[in-house]
Amino acid sequence: MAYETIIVDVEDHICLIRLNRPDALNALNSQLLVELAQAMTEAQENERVRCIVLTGSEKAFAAGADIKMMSEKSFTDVFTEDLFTPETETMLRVRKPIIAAVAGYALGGGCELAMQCDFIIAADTAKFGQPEINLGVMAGLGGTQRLTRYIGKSKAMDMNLTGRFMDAEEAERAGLVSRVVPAKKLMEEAMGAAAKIAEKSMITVMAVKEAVNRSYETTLREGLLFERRVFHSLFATEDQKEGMAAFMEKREAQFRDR
Ligand code: CO8
Repeated sequence: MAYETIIVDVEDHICLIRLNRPDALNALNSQLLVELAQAMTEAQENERVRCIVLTGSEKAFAAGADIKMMSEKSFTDVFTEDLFTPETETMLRVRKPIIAAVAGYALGGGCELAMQCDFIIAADTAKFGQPEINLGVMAGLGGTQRLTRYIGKSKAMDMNLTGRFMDAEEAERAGLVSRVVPAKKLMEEAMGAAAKIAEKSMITVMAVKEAVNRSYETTLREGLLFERRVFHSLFATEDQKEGMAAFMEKREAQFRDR
C-alpha cells in the first residue's frame, strides 16, 4: 500500500517504519495513525518480517498529537469518535517485537507512541515529555498510566504537571529507555538489536513479549504462573530441542519457528 505520512521498508527480516511529516515534526494526525496501523498489520502478517523498528527524524520522533487538527474539536467530537483509540490499539495487538528508535522530540502522543513499543532505544538528542498541560489538556494515550508504571509516580507527576522535558540520560536512568547511543549511531544500534531478535525462534520471541506485557496486567502470583506455564510449553517446540542441542554441540542454533 502507498503511504503519504510514513515510509516503510522491509529488508533482512526487519520492517522499518519512519514517521514522515517533517513540516509538523511528525505530529500525529488521523491519517498518520491510520497508515501506521495498516503498516503494523502488514508487518504482523508478512512472514518475512521478524521484528519492527519505528522511528522518526533526527529532529523529532513525534512532537505529539496534531494540535492544529485537535484545536477545533469539541468534547462531543473527541468522545464520539474516540479520538485516536481504534488506530493506536491496533499496535497493541502486534505480536512481533517493536523497537522505538527515538531521536529529538518525543512529546505528548509521541512519547506515548514510543511507550507503546516494546522498548525504546534513544539517541543522546532525545527529549521526552508530556507537555499537554500547557495546552489545557492532559495525556490521553498512556502518559499518566504507562509512564507512571515505567518511571514511577514522582517523576510521572513531575512530567505531567510541569510539562518539562526529560533528556535521554535522565530517561535511561529512570527506566524509560533501554539504552542511549550517539545520535549518529541510533539507526545502526536499533537495526542491530532488531537483527539480533530476528535470529531467535519467533515462537520464543512472541512468548517473551506476551509474558513481559502480562506483568503489567496482572498480579505477581498470576504473572509468575503464566510465565512458568509458557516456559513449560516451550519444551513442546522443535526450537527448544535445537537451541539446547546447539549449545551442547558448541554451534549456532538453526531455529525453524516450530
Ligand atoms: N501539532 C501540530 N504541529 C506541530 C506540533 C504538534 N504537536 N509540534 C510542532 N508542530 C509544528 C509547528 O507548528 C511548526 O509548524 P509551522 O512551521 O507551520 O508553524 C513546525 O511543527 C515546527 O515546530 P516549531 O517551529 O515549534 O519548532 P521548534 O523547534 O521551535 O519547537 C517543539 C519544537 C518544542 C517540539 C514545539 O514545536 C512544540 O512545543 N510542539 C508541541 C509539543 C506539544 O505540546 N505536544 C503535545 C501535543 S498534545 C498531545 O500529544 C495529546 C496526545 C493525547 C491524544 C489522546 C487521544 C485519546
